[in-house]
Amino acid sequence: MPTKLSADRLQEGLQTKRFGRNIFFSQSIGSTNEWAKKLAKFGASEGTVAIAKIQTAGRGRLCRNWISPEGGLWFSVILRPRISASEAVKLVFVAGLVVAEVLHEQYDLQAETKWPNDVLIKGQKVCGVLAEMSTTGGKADFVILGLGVNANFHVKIAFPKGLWGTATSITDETRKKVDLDYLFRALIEKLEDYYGVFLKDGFGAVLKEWKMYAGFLGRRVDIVDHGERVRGTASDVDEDGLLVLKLEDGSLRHFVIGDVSVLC
Ligand code: BT5
Repeated sequence: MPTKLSADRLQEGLQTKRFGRNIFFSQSIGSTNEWAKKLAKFGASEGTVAIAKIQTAGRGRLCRNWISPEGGLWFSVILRPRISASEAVKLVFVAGLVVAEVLHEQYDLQAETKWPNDVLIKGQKVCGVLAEMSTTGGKADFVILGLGVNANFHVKIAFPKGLWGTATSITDETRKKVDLDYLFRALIEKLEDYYGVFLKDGFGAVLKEWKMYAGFLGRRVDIVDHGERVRGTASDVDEDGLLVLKLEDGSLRHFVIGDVSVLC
């Protein structure tokens, strides 16, 4: 079984209508999100994918660094939904759900979704999602949905020490390497399906599925929100995609953006 990403095999037997029909492949690029943004500005159609073996300047949220060595799956999809910007931000949940479900179905991994943009295995991050968009007058012109999945490497070999306790990979969890082209196809096919659900049935339908994998719900969490650390129980994610935290005094507080770490 080939385990390296190969431009020739990415579309082999691909069962999608639009997603992944146009693929831009690079051996090494700064960030696939940046690349996809440029492609979108030049008019690339919905479902176009930018994918790279290595990212030299992979990005997380708030311009954080995303470590992207060879052996991972680093790709971005161009979306052109005709929806408001406030609706479009919820597309991160579509990607998280897709990754969690594929890891369950294909590799029997107990992957969990974590608000807002992570997929974890046993509390360690195996995937991060970065959704960025260009807007005009409150409407999304295009959305770039970037997915990073740690796959065929050991975190303790490929990552700096600071991430050893918080990150994991498919290989770390299964002791095996996977076929990256196959994993890409499984993800892009499911992404097209759930994106369709999102557009047709709305965010609520996606959220319902996403919550099935949300192991952090009902647990004590720590949130850093604009520099402030808040503790409470993660009681829900509401229909706007906000995290509902139950504080020690019983009151509820809603969070738009922040960092959640689950307490043991
Ligand atoms: C994310 O940000 O989790 C979004 C990551 C999105 C990456 C994809 S790869 C394809 C596309 N192109 C890009 O340039 N980006 C997207 P955030 O929640 O801010 O998490 C970032 C934090 O996770 C960092 O500050 C590190 O602590 C940690 N981290 C960095 N690299 C990691 C990795 N490969 N696996 C797990 N954790 C990582």
